[in-house]
Amino acid sequence: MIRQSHFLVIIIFVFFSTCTKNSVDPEEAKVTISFDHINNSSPLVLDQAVYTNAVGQEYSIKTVKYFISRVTFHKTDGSTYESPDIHFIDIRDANTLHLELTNKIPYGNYTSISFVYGLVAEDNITGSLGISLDRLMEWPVPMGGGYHYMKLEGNYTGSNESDFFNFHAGPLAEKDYSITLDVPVNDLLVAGESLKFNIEMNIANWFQNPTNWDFKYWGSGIMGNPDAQATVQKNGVDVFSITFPLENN
Ligand SMILES: [Cu+2]
Repeated sequence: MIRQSHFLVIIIFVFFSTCTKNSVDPEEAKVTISFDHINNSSPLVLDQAVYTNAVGQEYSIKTVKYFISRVTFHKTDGSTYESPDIHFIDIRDANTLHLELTNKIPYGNYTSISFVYGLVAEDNITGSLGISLDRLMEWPVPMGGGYHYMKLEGNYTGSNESDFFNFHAGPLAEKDYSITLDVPVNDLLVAGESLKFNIEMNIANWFQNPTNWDFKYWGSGIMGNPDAQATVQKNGVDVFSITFPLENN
């Protein structure tokens, strides 16, 4: 009698632990990314010329629109998980400031998260992202077609004049000026229901390191200028960082 009840307890235990494992423990986490924008260490303020670049020009920011794509998670065992999502961010549209990735990622330890600012050539095909983005972000076909990586716009003041700048980035003459960033995450353990992190853009860094950007020298439009596009790409390497919210996991 005692043996029988022990046997029953074991069966019940096995049944429940199997059941629990299948329904509650998926061993995959959903991923949510928030997009933050700062200027140096402060939250970005729009439409006010409260910023000064390295060459002494005061400037404002009115438009920040760009793509983040190919978000990829790199595990300590060498395996990688690339998201198919191509995400468009418009700082004035709150709906675009958060993204839940289509695919979940497996539990485990991760060494880095990489992503592309803009679109690699393979993803950057005219008409591939749908009509609304075609109208908003299309890159002129005579310049190679596809989409802008980014539209960053504002006004600057200097030498007694005020003017606008369209700091527009994209591919030119078959050359890809997108930026792939691989950010170490210090053996990040993914073990909970969801992983949340922020991709933060420091606007000020587009205009410095290695090249101090002079709005007057480059002019209001830079789309057809390969030197400008190469300079934007080099300056952009330290623009983005990944941060984790305190309530993570
Ligand atoms: Cu443009």
